[in-house]
Amino acid sequence: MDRSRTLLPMSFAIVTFALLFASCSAGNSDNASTTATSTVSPPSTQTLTVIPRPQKILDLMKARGEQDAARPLLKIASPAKDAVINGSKVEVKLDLSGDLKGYMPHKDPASGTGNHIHVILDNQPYEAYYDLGQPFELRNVIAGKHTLRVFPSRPWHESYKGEGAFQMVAFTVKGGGDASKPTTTNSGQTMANNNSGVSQPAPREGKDVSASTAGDVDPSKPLLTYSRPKGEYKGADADPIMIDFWLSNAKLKGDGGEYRVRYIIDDDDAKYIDKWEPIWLSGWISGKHTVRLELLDKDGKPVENGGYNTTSREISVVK
Ligand SMILES: [Cu+2]
Repeated sequence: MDRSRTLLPMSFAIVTFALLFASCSAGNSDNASTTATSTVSPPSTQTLTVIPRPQKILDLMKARGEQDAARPLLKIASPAKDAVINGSKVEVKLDLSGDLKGYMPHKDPASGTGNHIHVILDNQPYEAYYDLGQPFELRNVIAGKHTLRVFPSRPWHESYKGEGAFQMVAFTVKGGGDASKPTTTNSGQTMANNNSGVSQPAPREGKDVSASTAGDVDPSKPLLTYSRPKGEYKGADADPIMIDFWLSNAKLKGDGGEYRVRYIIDDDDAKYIDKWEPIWLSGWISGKHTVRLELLDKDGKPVENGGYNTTSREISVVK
């Protein structure tokens, strides 16, 4: 009881001080007011810092043996280049080869994590594909031209960046999906994940995708493929958060080339990535954030390629 009686006037004093301080030092008040008020309430502004690869990931790498030195080669067996597919379901089949050093996509049932492939339809957020032994089904794909991009990833969603790891294919869907109709399996059974809530035996990995069509992408031109972050980040996973992407036909400044990757979080100032590797950002506050990644040429201008080289994603952080 005594403590609450003394705490209340104290916190009032701190807020008053913060307000005074902020108004007195206009123009340079951001850090000061954030620091002062953070003793009574969570910070309302976010200051992100690039930090080194987290120890947690270094430990995971150590436990994986040589896997992180693997040179996986991925091939898209289906859909074939320029294939025309009737109906709204597209079966993705991949062949994985190369110097794998033990790398194999698989979801550990206990942890729900594991090596996986990132599968990207058009420029939608990626889907994770774990069991290459059966096709990954893209469901409700709308009519029109589409692109598919795939690349191998680690349990913590960092992509393999070696030559031959990334593949892209264009295909066309005729007919196409209708989100208002239930999705069905091969045998015509209604799948569990639409409306019924009844579980069916062993559905394939797959996803009811959003409506989208291909950008006018030239696979021989510089292409930035957004990978992470995406979705929701909770607790320990919310700090730091990794930015990771795939880069085709372009070398960044710090790797001896002339391109840069620009990232903008929320309304913050633009920052740059000049080496093709993931970065980890620390200091996120709870709430929704936008992450925008862009590929820039040597003059600092966005490189146009079907609209894919500038991508914004909304993520949510729950701490
Ligand atoms: Cu992933």
